[in-house]
Amino acid sequence: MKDLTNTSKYLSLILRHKPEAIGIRLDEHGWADVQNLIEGIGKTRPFDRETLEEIVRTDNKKRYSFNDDKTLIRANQGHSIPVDVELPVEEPPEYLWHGTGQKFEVSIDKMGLIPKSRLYVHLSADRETAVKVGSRHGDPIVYRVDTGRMAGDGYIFYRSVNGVWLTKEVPAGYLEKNH
Ligand code: HQG
Repeated sequence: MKDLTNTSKYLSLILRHKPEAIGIRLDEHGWADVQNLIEGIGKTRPFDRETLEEIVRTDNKKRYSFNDDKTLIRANQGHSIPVDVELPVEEPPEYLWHGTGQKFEVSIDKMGLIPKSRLYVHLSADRETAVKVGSRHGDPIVYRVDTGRMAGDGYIFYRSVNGVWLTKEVPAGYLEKNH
């Protein structure tokens, strides 16, 4: 099977962060016109509808969705540009996990988790996934997040179709380091 990793990364850059790189816009709900997207990406690399459908179908984190008639496509989460992808609000489990790089530990212990360039802080449903996410930033460190208590205190949580949990911030008092 051809390796679609590079094209998939480019797709995620366009649909989450930089649609202007190929001269397209996202609507307020994060949707891009599929035809314009295919033409835009096709200017710099071989790309067609079949390749796009294969990326969406095989993506290991279910990063993208089409609308019903497949004329529009969007990233399910992970945006830095302000779009509302209509994530469902959900009651979180008692605990969720956040994996990050050890280099961020001092800052996180002081300030808690902030979304930085993204719209939300991303939390994982299990420790193992959090370790993988953290490893993207070097030597990982994992925090257990007291999401049950946060929900009781009025914080709102969203769950993406791929099982990633999102929330605006996590103050340090709800974090426990889990080595
Ligand atoms: C850290 C991937 C210093 C935070 C993954 C993280 C995820 C702080 C980094 C998704 C901080 C931002 C998101 C503070 C948070 N001081 N550092 N106060 N608060 N940070 O990539 O969570 O493959 O934006 O810990 O699977 O690593 O893209 O977020 O390390 O679901 O689909 O700032 O990206 O999915 O890094 O990853 P990121 P993330 P995809």
